[in-house]
Amino acid sequence: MKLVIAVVQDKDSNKLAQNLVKEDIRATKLASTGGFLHAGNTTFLIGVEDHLVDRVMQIIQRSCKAREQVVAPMSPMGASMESYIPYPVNVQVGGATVFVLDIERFEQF
Ligand code: 2BA
Repeated sequence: MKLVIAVVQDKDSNKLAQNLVKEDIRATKLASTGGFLHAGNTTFLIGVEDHLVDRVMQIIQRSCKAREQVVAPMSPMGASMESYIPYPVNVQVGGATVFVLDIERFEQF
């Protein structure tokens, strides 16, 4: 069994959740925050049998799209100097950042 962890943009999270339900794949949605943009995103925990991992990847791929986002300069007062960006920059975010982990044991009580 595998655990697929997918970080997706909030804009794509409903579509991904619906497509997973349609294909009878169970998932948990967590509200998360990107470390770089400090913007909200959504993290999906999806536990599946090994043979379903590729199908899950396809569903994620077709549900999530990459978008350009402008990072506005932030006041160094409100953020640490390490993350201070003095001018606006364009970054490409997503479609999705996906990790696949081996599950040692799975129980439901
Ligand atoms: P954020 O950390 O807010 O990053 C948003 C986007 O900013 C990233 O898109 C990337 O294009 C850019 N970015 C991130 N760190 C950067 C840096 N140090 N310098 C320049 N540009 C940088 P994605 O790569 O598509 O990532 C989207 C979100 O996925 C991330 O939001 C984060 O929440 C998650 N993520 C990405 N890589 C990860 C990783 N290795 N581990 C954990 N979470 C990750």
